[in-house]
Amino acid sequence: RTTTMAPYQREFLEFSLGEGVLKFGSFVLKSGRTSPYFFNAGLFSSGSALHKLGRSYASAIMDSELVDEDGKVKFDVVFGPAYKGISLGAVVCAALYSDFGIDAGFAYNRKEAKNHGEGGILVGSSMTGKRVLIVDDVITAGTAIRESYDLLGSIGATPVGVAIALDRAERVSLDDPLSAVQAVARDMAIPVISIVALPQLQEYLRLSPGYGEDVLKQVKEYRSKYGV
Ligand code: OMP
Repeated sequence: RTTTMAPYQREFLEFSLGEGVLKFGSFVLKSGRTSPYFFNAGLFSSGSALHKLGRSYASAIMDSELVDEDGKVKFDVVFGPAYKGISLGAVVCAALYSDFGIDAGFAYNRKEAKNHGEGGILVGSSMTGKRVLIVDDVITAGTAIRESYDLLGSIGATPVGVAIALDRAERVSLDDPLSAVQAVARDMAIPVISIVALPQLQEYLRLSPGYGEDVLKQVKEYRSKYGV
């Protein structure tokens, strides 16, 4: 099986491996599955890494159906769900401005409501009546994204898309032919944009002999068990 890989996708995989964000080994996921690889976005932890990360998401977003024929984006606000999404949303929103001149609003939520000071669980740009792009790190089963979608619905905001770094391209249940990302796109009727997905990671491994046959084999086995 061959997969096409854009230069920005290869660069992103190289960059994630270099920062120690993408690792090979044995990892237990939120779903309970044991995976031969893990993507820990929390390890993008320097100014240069965050800057590059924001630019990678912005490139993927501007390369997607979230941009109309006139080059205008179809969202008003970037929403970063707590906790990891907060910094991701911020760097993506800043990169959309610095690289593409797009000045979207930015908002995030708290996990617990504050009852003093500014109060509430939402911070930043108002999202009510607005078109909102959700930015998060990884989708495995799609649980985290569905929570964000429900939260936005409850305040009268319209989710119009999801942007993530990595689509693990896994089926939620083994008798479901769709991946979690495909199921999210179907159920919410919005596009899910990822910088890279599992097939690109596999392709990258095939082209990089340094990682060895073992890793390649384990990832392949994992994909044939849980992937699409
Ligand atoms: P779902 O909510 O099942 O889609 O899982 C996504 C979440 O799992 C991410 O937001 C992370 O908290 C975590 N995760 C990773 O960060 N990286 C991975 O490679 C795999 C997972 C995971 O546990 O599935």
